[in-house]
Amino acid sequence: MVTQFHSRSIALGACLLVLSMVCSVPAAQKLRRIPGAKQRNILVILTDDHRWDTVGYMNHPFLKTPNIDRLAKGGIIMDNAFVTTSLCSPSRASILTGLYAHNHRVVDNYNPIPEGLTWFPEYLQDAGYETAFVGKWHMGGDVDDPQPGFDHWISFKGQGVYWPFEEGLDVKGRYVPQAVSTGYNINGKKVDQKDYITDELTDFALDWLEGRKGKKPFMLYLSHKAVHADFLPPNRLAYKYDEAEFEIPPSPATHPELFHEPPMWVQNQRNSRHGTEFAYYEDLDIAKYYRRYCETVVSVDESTGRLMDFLEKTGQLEDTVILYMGDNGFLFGEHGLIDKRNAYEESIRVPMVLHCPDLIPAGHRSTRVVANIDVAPTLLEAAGLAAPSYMDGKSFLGITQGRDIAWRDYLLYEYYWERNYPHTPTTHAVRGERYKYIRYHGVWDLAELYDLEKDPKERNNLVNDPSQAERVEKLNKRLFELLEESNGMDLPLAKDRGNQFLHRKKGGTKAAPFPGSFYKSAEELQGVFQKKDAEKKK
Ligand SMILES: [Ca+2]
Repeated sequence: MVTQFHSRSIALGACLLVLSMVCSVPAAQKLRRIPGAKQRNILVILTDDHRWDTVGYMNHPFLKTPNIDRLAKGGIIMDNAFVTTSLCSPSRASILTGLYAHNHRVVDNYNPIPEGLTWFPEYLQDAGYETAFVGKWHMGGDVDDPQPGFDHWISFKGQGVYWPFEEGLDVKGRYVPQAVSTGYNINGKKVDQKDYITDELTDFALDWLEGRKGKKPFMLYLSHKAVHADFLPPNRLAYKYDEAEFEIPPSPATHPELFHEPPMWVQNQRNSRHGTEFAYYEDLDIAKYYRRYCETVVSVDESTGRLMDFLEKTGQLEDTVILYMGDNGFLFGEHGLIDKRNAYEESIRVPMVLHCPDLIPAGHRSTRVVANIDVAPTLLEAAGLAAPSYMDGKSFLGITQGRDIAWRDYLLYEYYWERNYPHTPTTHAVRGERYKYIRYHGVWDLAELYDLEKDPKERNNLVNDPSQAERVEKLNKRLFELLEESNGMDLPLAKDRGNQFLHRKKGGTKAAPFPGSFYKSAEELQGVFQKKDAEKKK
């Protein structure tokens, strides 16, 4: 039984009516304990912009991640794990609330966090857990103050920096400009950053685990800055993969023969801050950039190994639920794009591994489509709590245990246009195990349909293929069902804040032409819509 409910939660629950009038976020609920369930220790390892295929267990051509692989071998790999919005703050808010971005309303990296949101660790605290947050919070812009739900708090403002001092910036001739370190906020006190961030965050996490007293179960949320741009490994890993081979993936501009009906906005984004032609407004060497990313992933792998070793040494590795995942993916030239936000696989798909030999059979993989919104319900179930009814996600703990549970056919994806990055439109998509349908809102452009089994690189857009017309209609209908079911028919609108990155490279590629299929003569269009309407009435 939950004997003591967190005071903030009580206040929230009592103010349900008031809250529902001033903001649209759901109020906290009193959770039901699952009879007989053991309260497991929980360790969340969250990485930043870590795409699903840059781990050793995906048979990466050169990157080695022995510790994450060890976690995977002793647990379950969720091969179809996604985020419902591919952007740092919205995805992090979805992980911590179990809600879609259209319900938690953290839709960008700039605007304040809406009042009244409940982070799932608040429920764990109420159930008797000792909780800690270590690392990148990022929601609400420059927030590093302790947040509800965490007994122990270590964070930093915004993105943080890999190194706080000059020596770290110039790694054997590789200069990577860093923002000024604002240091850490440790339980409300300012403390300077002294070393490479991933190592320090790991030290903080281990210090907390080692220093715990009493018998409460723990929940540690280690939220890395790595591997967010501008990637920088620790000095010991610099140039580790300098000789590794990497070829920039084809784009509609470089290999038009490989692409069928890519949307205009995709072609146009190539010459933008988030495209290969004008990446971050620099003459960026994507291959070098990718190698540096992989070197930075290794530092996270080492951190994961240190945590696993500690848990093993202290006899806690078998019954601690470890969840490893990324907050969103990252493109390295696919479709001519870099960064994230869009609904392509490289952007929305993340590595995800669950490990708890006492609870989850080792050595399995699952292709069920799971997501960031499912994390809170899953971890609550692992803690013996039934998830609150308002959460959009569902617990997939049963899937990890091989139980036959009802599961979703399609996952809803959403991204809301930001003035700061005007090259990516408002996007809605549905992603099933085989097909993906993408719809854009507010732009005069093509939708997309991909058969991911035959076309995993999403180059053959089937949306106008007559043999797929029925599927397009079905998936469009499913998309709106999922939006309606989850209260998502209103587009969240946020105030303009921050810089606007609307520039294109001078002398670079001009705007893409409209798709050929848009051009019809008056004769060709004669009666077309009447015919379609008549067919629908049949
Ligand atoms: Ca991110």
